[in-house]
Amino acid sequence: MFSPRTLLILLLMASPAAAHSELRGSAPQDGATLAAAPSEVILRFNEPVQVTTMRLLNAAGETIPLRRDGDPAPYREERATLTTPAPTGALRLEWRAISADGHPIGGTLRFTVHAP
Ligand SMILES: [Cu+2]
Repeated sequence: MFSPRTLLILLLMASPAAAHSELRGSAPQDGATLAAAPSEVILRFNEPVQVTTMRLLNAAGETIPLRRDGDPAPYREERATLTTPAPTGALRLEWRAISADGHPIGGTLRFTVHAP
């Protein structure tokens, strides 16, 4: 058996404080099929993170311009505005951020815009 002291140390080591920040939601949602092109894209995290990259790409890998406010402070929510209408078809949003614990995190969201 573990001594009470060893048990306490094990519990402290299992603390979630060491975990990376997590993406908790987005608009559009990952996997969404949209009737119309979005005017903005939003990332929502479980804690403030510094989003360093948001890139919107079409199926051919071409970049669709996004405008961000450029504020480097960490936030729970980060949004970017499309400066031109999004094309129809498959789109993906690639993002990268600095987790609240200082580690790099990132991911890709995919969604589809139907022709009107
Ligand atoms: Cu980490």
